[in-house]
Amino acid sequence: MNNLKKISSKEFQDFINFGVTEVIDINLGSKLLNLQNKIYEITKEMIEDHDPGISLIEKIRLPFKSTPNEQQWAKIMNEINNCDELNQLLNSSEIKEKFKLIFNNPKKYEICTFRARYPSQKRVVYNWHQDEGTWYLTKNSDLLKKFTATMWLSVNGSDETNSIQIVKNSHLKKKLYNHSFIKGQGYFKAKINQNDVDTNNIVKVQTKPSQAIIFHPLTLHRSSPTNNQIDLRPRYSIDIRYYDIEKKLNYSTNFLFNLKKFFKL
Ligand SMILES: O=C(O)CCC(=O)C(=O)O
Ligand SMILES: [Fe+2]
Repeated sequence: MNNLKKISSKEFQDFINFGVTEVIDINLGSKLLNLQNKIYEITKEMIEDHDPGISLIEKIRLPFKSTPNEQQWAKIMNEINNCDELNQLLNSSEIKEKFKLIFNNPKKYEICTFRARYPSQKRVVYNWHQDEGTWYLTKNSDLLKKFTATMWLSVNGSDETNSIQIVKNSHLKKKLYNHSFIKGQGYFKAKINQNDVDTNNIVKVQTKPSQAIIFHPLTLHRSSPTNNQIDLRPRYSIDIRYYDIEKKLNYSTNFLFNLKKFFKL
């Protein structure tokens, strides 16, 4: 332990003290452009008619003509999640460098996901959860007992209505809540009481494209809930997870959640 390098960045302090960093800029250059281009290629027939001369970022922020159906959504998700452009970005030195702000020895975690959030698609709206809870019950030993950090990277910008919300300081309880299984998502719903979410500490994230936050695996967060307004703008983001092999995550686990693990309820 003693020979661990001490990290003194502001990001590290925020990560440890509040469970989340401020919004940071990530300079990904062509790696993000290539991905944005790919998104445009896949979605261009579905978005509003437009002048082809507008910028790429304007194009991928255009509203859809109508809410994509389940199949169209799955196609976009699968194509992007399996594309080389995403892989290059996830494994880039730029991303690794950012994780070095909080970890001595960051390694990419297996679960990194591109997300296309469209309005009226319940499946893409996640309730309050902790990322540690989403794989706590897995039988894949590569995923277990790793101290991960999640970088939520914005691909086309986000605002209060479509980004994510974070409960600052919620990791300080060092407690993993019971999580219930949501069809099409996984163990993505923390069973919490009202007072587990301190409303004064809810951060409503807003980002420009290529901006990100990094948060702790026990930090409560959720997708910004949908409102009743019809808004056909897509929100694209990537959950990028890295872990530090030198770090151990200590927490107590809700008794019932622990039971689920041992009795596979
Ligand atoms: O991007 C979102 O709306 C939330 C996604 C999330 O929290 C997750 O994938 O763990
Ligand atoms: Fe999450």
